[in-house]
Amino acid sequence: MLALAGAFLLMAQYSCKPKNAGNAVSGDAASKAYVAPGKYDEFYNFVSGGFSGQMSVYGIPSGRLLRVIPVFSVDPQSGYGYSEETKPMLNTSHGFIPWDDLHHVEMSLTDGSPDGRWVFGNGNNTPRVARLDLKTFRTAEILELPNSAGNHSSPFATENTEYIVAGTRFSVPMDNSNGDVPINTYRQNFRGTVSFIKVDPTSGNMSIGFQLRTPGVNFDLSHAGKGKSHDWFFFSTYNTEQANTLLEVNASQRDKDFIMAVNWKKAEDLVKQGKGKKESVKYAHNVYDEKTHSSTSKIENEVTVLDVKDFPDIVYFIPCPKSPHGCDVDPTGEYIVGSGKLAALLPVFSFDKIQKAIAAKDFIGEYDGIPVIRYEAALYGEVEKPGLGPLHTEFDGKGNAITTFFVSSEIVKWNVKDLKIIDRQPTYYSPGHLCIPGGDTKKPYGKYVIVYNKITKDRYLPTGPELNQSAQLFDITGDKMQLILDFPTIGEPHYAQAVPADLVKNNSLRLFDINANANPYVSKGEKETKVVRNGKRVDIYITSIRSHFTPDNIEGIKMGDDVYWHVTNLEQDWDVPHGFAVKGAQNAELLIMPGETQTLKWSPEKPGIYPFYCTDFCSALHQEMQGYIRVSPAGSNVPLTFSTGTNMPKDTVSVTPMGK
Ligand code: K7E
Ligand code: CUA
Repeated sequence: MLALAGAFLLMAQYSCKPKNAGNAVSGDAASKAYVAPGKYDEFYNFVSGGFSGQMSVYGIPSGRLLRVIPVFSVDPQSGYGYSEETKPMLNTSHGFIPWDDLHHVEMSLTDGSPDGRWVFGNGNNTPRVARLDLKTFRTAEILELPNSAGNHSSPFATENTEYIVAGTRFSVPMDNSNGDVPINTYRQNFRGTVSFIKVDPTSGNMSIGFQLRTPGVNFDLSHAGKGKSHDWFFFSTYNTEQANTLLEVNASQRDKDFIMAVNWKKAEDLVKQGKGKKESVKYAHNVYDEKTHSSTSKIENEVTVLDVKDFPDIVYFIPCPKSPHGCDVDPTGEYIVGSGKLAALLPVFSFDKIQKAIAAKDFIGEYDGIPVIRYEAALYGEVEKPGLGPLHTEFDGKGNAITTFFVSSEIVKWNVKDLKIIDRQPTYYSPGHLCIPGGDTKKPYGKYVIVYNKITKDRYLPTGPELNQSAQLFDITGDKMQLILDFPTIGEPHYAQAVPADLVKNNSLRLFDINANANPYVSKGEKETKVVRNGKRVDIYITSIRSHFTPDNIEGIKMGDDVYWHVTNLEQDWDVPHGFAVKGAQNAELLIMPGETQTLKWSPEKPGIYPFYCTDFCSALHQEMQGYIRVSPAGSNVPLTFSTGTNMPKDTVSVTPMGK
């Protein structure tokens, strides 16, 4: 989205930004967003963190921040990406990568509705898709995508999560070809890729089912069909000009780019018939195992590819004005809305008409071997003068759509059948995505729309040059949309989804069973703690329980040692994590949940006494939850010892009574 800003600058001069942000919220609004202390919100709202690489969870309607879940970026607060157990989650074919850019969240679906099991998120920069488990609110799996660059049109689910689909933003030379080519040979050497990731219905485990090789265009967004269009997937494209420089101008030449319609069922059948070609590529597949509390990273070597040139009856292009961004399918599966960022109207395509046009071969020609359907033959109708800079559309479940307009800084509600505008409300400022609970599913829950604005300006107390992005909550139960709450967000939110709280909250795990802990370095009780030297490697098996570590006195570490602190939290009680930090660790803390084991690697830089302590206030004696480790010079003969409560002081000082 930030990349769009340049293109919008020109148009922004003509924009009609609301002049007075002051009195937008009226009297009864506050009560609509009010959730009394101790009461729960109605909806969980899963919000992408954009360049923070994380996903955050808010309660709606209160706007309370419930949690930030680390996904693609390291998180010093929890030790994610710092602990030995979680480092493999961020492994890629490019090595360890501590950051990414997460734009879209997608909840797993059963029969077209969220089932509350998993949330998927995309890594834009180093193409990856993550699966988060809603039992633990943790990242359970990350799959890298080969032949891709800028995994933006991702991750979007088919109606039963048969596939999570991911379209590449950049077309690039394929991984198994020589990529060392002049940049201006785009036309000859750059191709597009759309990945269909299979999701195991029981475990959720992801694997690349197949990839479609497409003409070299940019894929922006996508959505699966629904109901009658179940077998189809729709992608918005831009840069059908195939420009490789100054895209702001050169990729905005054509009057129309395309919506790409893909019959994924047919593609799947072709792959089942063995029509796909196996290609050798490299990509990482990282899985977190809840039993061992550890992750593994495996490099995969092969992917199955169908070149759509060879199978033109699975892919069709539909002209769509002009550099479309959002590509949204209504709850019935009949209407497909393409939001041309630079278009002055909003085209709505008809699935039935697309099918008829395909059957009648009502094409205007072909683009790189792919049939291009005649615009009017696919079009249901156009929303006239909707606003400037349309980006994204969601549906309220009552036959209406709501679309964001970046340039004219507003949301517009319109009827999907008669394409008439019902209401428009200003947003502050320049909205990107929006989210109606269930708003891209078969059965939207409606009630609210949350709008994620790109520009904050004067909405909150100033905080220097950088302001947090701003979300705005509207009540949409009436014809008029009513602004009821503003709240700042983390990172740059793009897409978000929301579901009724009950779908998720009743399955939420409260602790890990210590008896089921299969981490190889677990200590299931204080008796199992130990310190083991193996050459220059020292493994410390240490436990935490309110309010001490076992052991808490350790001697015999030597310079040059690599020390692995395997901390097991022995608590079996909800919401009693212990933290662990040791002075000089070039790392982050560990935050260990009840019943869990996590490992911090530490290589001391000089001899001395190093305190370690619990970082999470866990009891009245939390501040006493501390210990010491002694580091001696390399050749020292200090024996390896460890204990808690027995290494008593050689001498102490007490208060000498006055006058003695
Ligand atoms: Cu519109 Cu990356 Cu979905 Cu941002 S994207 S807004
Ligand atoms: Cu354990 Cu504080």
